[in-house]
Amino acid sequence: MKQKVMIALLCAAPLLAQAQFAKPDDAVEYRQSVFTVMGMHFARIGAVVKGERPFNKEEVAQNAELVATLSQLPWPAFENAVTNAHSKAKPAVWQDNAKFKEDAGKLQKAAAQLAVVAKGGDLASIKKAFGETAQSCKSCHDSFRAK
Ligand code: ASC
Repeated sequence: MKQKVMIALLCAAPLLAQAQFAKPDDAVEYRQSVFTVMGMHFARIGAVVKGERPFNKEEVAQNAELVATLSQLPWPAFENAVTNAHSKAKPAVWQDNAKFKEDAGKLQKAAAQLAVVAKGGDLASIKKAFGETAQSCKSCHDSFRAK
């Protein structure tokens, strides 16, 4: 019995992800909002990395933790080829969906690593992990985001 419930829940999980958005505009607004907030917290770390802002370990660690959490959120909002006139998503997001998902995974991995390193508080390691995360942003944008 327990096992049957588990299987039912596992089968329902992708449906739940789809059912989160009542209409395409909601999905696009959700994913764009997440990217905006993620970009802002990432940029605060970037300012430290570039020496434009003093290095405060707790602040960088908190921003990195937020980036890592936010990096997990946008992807269900791309399901079912949902888009609208405001979206910058290229058709490649759905035409080359395996690569898109791979790139999304790379960001999440890089951001998780940045969060771990930021907790450690070593600026040189933070700079390296920040650069790797930024590279994952850029390569996905090059393939999947319209200018
Ligand atoms: C940022 C930001 C991005 C990435 C990218 C890295 O701060 O908003 O999209 O870094 O520019 O190359």
